[in-house]
Amino acid sequence: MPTRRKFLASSAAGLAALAASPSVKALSLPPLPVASKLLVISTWDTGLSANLGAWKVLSQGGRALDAVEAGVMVTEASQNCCVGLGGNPDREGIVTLDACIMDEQFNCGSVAALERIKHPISVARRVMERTPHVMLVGEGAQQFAVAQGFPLEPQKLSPDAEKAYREWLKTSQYKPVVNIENSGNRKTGPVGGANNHDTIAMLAQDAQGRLSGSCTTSGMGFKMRGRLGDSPLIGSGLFVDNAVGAAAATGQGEDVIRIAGAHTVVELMRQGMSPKVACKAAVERIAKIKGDKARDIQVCFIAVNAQGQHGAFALQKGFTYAVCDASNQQQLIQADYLLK
Ligand code: SD4
Repeated sequence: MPTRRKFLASSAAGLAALAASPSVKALSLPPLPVASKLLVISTWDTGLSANLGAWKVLSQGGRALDAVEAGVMVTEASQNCCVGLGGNPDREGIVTLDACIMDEQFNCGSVAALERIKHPISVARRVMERTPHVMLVGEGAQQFAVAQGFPLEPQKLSPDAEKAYREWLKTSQYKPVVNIENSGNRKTGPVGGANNHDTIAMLAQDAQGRLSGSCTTSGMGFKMRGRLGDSPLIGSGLFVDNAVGAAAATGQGEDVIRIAGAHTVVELMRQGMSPKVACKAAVERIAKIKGDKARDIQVCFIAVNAQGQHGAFALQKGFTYAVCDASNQQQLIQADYLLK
């Protein structure tokens, strides 16, 4: 039997190889004592390492809620990606973070425009569990986080974000760039190499069939100060109804909000659509609203139904999502898309 250390090491090597390729690939993981329903899916290539964090919880009989928190914390803590404090700042040069979490009983919590806190997803969970509210924003969210014992991190941009911000200041143009997070590397992006979308959304089902979801982001780089996207909004960036399924979004938040995206996907599954077809129908709704401007944006949905089937759909080419399921496969899947 492989030791856990070896398992993690071999997984990390495999993940690096997987992340290098954009096509559908599978990586065999060592067998784990799993029940048939276990599943975790998450957005973009960074979902691969995040899924391992969630899988560790699920495979030990843990709760989906704990899994989706632990999973995206991996990404929030990563230096190699723009989710969390390493993300691009707003146009004033300040990183502001949004996150939300939802469990199988409609319990939910959210924080928005939170500054200097490393794990906004955990603060969102505390809002859910320790306050009578669903959402805290800005200064109040930070005050709550500190009162809950979360350390206040220095107000400092990462070297990559600093560079990208300085470059952006030369023109101060705000133009979302389709799929730029997919490069996984700020250096290959536009405006001096800035990633412009910086989100991970994750959905999981545990051995007892409980569904939960999480979403965390630094939001659109160089956004207006005070701007919120879909990611902290229950019903837009994330929605879970355990009897039906769960869905989450990434991409241009303003357009996901317009159709209450994640809730729409869940309602379409309630009407009998498969996860992929429901995601597609939501994307089509946005494309219809946007008309000629649809090509300027990217929106993507992932979904899981109560039976443990999963699917995704994007407006444009280039959206990947990572899946880890009870067959012990870790996969990176290129999602189907509308604008061909
Ligand atoms: C937002 N939906 O703030 C987020 C951005 C995103 O990958 O998903 N980036 O609008």
